[in-house]
Amino acid sequence: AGLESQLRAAIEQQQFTLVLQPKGRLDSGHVVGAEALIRWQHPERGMVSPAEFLPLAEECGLMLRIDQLVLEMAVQQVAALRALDLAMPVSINLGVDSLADPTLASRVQTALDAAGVPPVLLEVEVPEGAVMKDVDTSAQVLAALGAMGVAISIDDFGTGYSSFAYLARFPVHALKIDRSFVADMQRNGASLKIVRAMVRLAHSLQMQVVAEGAETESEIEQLRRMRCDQVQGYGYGRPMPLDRFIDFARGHR
Ligand code: G
Ligand code: G
Ligand code: MN
Ligand code: NA
Repeated sequence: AGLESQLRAAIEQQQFTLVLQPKGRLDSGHVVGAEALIRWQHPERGMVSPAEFLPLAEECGLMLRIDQLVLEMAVQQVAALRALDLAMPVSINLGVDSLADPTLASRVQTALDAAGVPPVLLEVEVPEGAVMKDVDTSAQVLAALGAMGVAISIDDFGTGYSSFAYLARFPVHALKIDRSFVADMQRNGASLKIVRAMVRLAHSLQMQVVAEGAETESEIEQLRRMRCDQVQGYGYGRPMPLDRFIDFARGHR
């Protein structure tokens, strides 16, 4: 069967799992949260990367259902962490279809209630550009989530369009500097200056700033010197299943 029908079957049969990638404070190294990332455990092909199946899911109109599954799995994981005294916010990524869906905020509330999780322990990551499909609905959806207490971060910051307009228009809690800038900052002076400017921009807007994709100790040290708040990257912690994340969190608090 083609990948599309396999994807539909995967949704029915719940072949998806989440891994958690830790976010750490640059000043103390303490873990302060995690990003939930989807994985498809295909019965024959093994792990299929989201980079491969999410674009197809988008084309086939399956993203709303996938985002819903991710939401439900993520709040379960938050509840599991909380039960172990490891309460911390977990973020999920939202696709354009979810952002254009006027029922999103109420579906999020329902999922939180079902898991018994307070809204402050869920965050949503919105890539720049994702709100473009339907700016007005997205603005309402994000305002409703913000009013509930769900934090919103702008993902892949610096790679999209009209980023500054979003910052004024939506209740943004954090900027996530796209990893292309972090990967480039030690060999390209312009990238370094852009990272520094993004840190200052976030702070002047009273937002947290998270550097994505830091892989080396030297990059982490440089980000620390720039007073970036948080790091998320292989140099701090790779995406990992919940049981390993629990060990990681216990070792970093
Ligand atoms: O985890 P990985 O680096 O393989 O992810 C590849 C891409 O897939 C990234 O751009 C990431 O944002 C996206 N992605 C991973 N998990 C999710 C998810 O649960 N929902 C959405 N919408 N995107 C995801
Ligand atoms: O698009 P988004 O930022 O949500 O995607 C996050 C993706 O980045 C995840 O798929 C994760 O696997 C990947 N990632 C996280 N840290 C690193 C890193 O240090 N290096 C690289 N190359 N990828 C990373
Ligand atoms: Mn993300
Ligand atoms: Na990102």
